[in-house]
Amino acid sequence: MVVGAGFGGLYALHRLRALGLSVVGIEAAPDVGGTWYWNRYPGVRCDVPSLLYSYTWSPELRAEWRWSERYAAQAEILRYIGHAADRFGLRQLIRFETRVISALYDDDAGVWTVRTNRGDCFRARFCIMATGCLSVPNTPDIPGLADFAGAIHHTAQWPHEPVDFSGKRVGVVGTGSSGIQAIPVIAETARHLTVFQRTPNFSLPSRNRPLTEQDHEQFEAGFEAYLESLQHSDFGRVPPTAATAPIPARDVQWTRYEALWQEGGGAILYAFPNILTHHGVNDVACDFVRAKIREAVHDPQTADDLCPTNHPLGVKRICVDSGYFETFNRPNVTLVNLRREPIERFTPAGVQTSERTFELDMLVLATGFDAITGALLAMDIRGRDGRTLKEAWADGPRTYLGLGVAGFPNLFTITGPGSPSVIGNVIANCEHHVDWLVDCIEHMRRGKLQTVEPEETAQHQWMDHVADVASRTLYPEANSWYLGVNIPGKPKVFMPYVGAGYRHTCSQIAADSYRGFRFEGGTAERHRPGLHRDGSQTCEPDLEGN
Ligand code: N01
Repeated sequence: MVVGAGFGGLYALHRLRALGLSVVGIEAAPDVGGTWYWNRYPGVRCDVPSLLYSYTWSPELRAEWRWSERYAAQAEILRYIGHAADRFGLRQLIRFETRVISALYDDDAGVWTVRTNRGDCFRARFCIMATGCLSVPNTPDIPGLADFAGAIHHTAQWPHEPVDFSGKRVGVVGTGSSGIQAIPVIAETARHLTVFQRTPNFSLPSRNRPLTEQDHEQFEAGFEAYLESLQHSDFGRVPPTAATAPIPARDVQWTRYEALWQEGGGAILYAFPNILTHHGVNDVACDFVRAKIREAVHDPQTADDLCPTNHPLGVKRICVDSGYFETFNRPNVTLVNLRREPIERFTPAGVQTSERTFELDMLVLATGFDAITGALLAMDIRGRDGRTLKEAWADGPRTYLGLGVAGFPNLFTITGPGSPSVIGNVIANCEHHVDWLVDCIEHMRRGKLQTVEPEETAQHQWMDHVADVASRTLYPEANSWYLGVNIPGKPKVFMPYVGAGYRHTCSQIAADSYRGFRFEGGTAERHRPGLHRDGSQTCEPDLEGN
């Protein structure tokens, strides 16, 4: 059973079917794409170059697909995912418009009983949760929101029909990556755009452009080296040299940042090994970007309000934009600093802050996600002895390598908490997890092993390590969704793994007989294909392979 048909889920279906297992995918959307299916707001693009934001596992797919832009727009990315699904015949494995509501582990039989909102019931030996890190939209509980008379669109649940802003007074709440991408595009046609900003964010220019023949050739020429670098380098994570790296002089840093700023994209984040660990280095990077914001924005008060001051650069996912700061020079755009004048309530006509009233025809909520754990905890997942995942994660998520959870046998989490997950290139991270778990399942088949799950001790040590690595960086200094603090009541735990050598660690553990994982042998009852009664519901044939 593979839950989710985004990049991770599709690749898992492909690999598991190739193993000879019977597989089924469950997907809430009517089509493949995961987060790229839902996030179709104006301006949405990837923030990793398209050539890298691609599957690496199929030379055929690589040969027949040509990205048109340096940072592809959502429609092109969705076409790519759809093409991959068709190319490898994956759609027929998926039940669309179906949502998993529960997954209960049957201790005696050693299988999962999975139920959906459509009343399906499956018995699956393995559950692969490819539910995505950014798939549960967050709609903040702001008083009066339901009273607003105009249209309300969340960036992560954007309508399929084109949304017409012309002649409208539009309000955007939220200035994370989604808001920062949407704002310049909405401003082009809205009569007036009011941006309600609680926290200013660092954003770097994408310098998006059409890809040239030369870009494609260069990428192809460097592809093997890129693959190799994925094995060893830790793009977006803190390198081992961070602690001992020299502190570059301010002017050396400034020159480097200027070159990278002109180049575009997120590379400033990796300009120096200690940029995410050393305040002195990071402060210069912050000064550099703030100077750029002041250069771009004409009104000094607006520029000041747009300058981030309460967190280091890069410790929230860096935003990559197309003309974001310049948008605030337009006469039809107003920035409202919610730190000075908080929203008191929405009214049928618009927004009431502590100081003013804003009349609006349309509201765009770019307010993010219940990230990393949201989709997993939305399901009623019960492992050994009926223990729920919610109970197991009451104080924050606990996994081993971000791949498995103690007490939840044969359940794998693709880009789960405690893995690099959202740090760096998420597609590469998904591929790595799928490859690892497929190897693990093969290992089990060879050894006739029935179940695998992390040992409590190994999981405990891993989570301590995840926390320890994060504490030696500047990451915990921002109120970011990495820490879960954007969701009221969510435990404040730094969820991604930002250490170096993650892939190496996973490989070593596998090579060392899956150190820290516990396997159980072939004693579990084996089900034959056929319909199974489970309570009042009829279950689908087993998804067990062989
Ligand atoms: O969400 P966010 P996002 N009143 O959580 C504000 C990925 N992504 O959807 O910071 C007022 O970053 C909140 O304010 P504050 C990427 O990984 C990638 O933009 O909490 N404001 C913040 O400004 C990214 O990091 C791309 O003070 C409220 C905003 O809403 C992740 O998705 C594109 C509020 C939420 O920002 C999430 O980005 C888009 C309230 N009550 C997204 N509640 C690519 O480029 C929240 N906010 C691939």
